[in-house]
Amino acid sequence: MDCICAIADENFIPHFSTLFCSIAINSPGYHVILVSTGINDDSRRKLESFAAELEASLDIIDASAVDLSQLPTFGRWSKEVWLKLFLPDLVPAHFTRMLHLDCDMVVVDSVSELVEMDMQGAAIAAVPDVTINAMPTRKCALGIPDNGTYFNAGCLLVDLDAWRKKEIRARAVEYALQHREQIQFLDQDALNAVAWGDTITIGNRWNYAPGSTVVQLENPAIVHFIGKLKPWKIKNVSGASIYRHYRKMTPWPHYSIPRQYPRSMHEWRKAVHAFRYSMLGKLDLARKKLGVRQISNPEKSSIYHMELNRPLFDRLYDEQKNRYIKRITSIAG
Ligand SMILES: [Mn+2]
Repeated sequence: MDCICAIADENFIPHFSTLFCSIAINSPGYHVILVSTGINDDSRRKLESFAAELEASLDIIDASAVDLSQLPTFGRWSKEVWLKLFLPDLVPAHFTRMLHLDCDMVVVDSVSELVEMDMQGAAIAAVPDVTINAMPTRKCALGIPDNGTYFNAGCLLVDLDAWRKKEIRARAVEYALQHREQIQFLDQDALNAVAWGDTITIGNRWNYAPGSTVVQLENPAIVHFIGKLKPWKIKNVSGASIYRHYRKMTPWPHYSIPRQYPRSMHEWRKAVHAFRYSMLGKLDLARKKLGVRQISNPEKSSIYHMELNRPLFDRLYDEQKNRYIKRITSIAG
């Protein structure tokens, strides 16, 4: 039996429920497991009735007993990201395969072709991370040879038996504790360092970043709002309409994009920088349309990234917008 697993704390429950909704609609029939370090009773109740409404099976597993205190963390990440390594210890033993998905993902097509694939004895199936594979020094720092592949850990198909036999969790934790200075992308780096050789590569459609400049694709199945371009933070990011479509069906439909004003000199400098690049990006797009040579560096422009796959995501939204659940009207009302 197979399950789909995601990790979320109380703050990420709205994003989890968006992912959950997209799974139930576009890839129904899977048992979904939410692993959390504590969510409040109200959220739990809402999630359980939402699952019933979606006719989807959902288990909520509490992972607050997992000791993550020794593991490193920095930047915008919390220690909970390390929970990913412990998932195979937490999911019930009768599952043979687990598909882990990040909560900044939306499923837009059935995942059964992926989940049922021939893994050829590998413990993990994952999509190569184009950015890091283009950085030989990063791979080298993690001990991955030139012909080895660094994968993105947002979408991980795990053969639970093989994972446990190869003691991947224990080895990755050990690696993280021994090589703190090498770790940049936390759990993903540690996992790559110990398991790149036990990982089979899958197509980009299983983990597709809307802002990708490298990968051009017609039919993504799982959209991943990788990096800082989150659809709940930036209104116009490519693919945000798809996120909003599923988010609106959840018990947390209302949200506003926070207006953030710079609060320090450093933040002001960053804001001016971002504004300059967005202007240059718009200029580049105009130049591109006119067929004039580009002058500034488009790779550094956030607008350029956002607009890059716009036609694909506009088309995808047109397909998705008719997929919804009929809401059960309130019994009390
Ligand atoms: Mn992610």
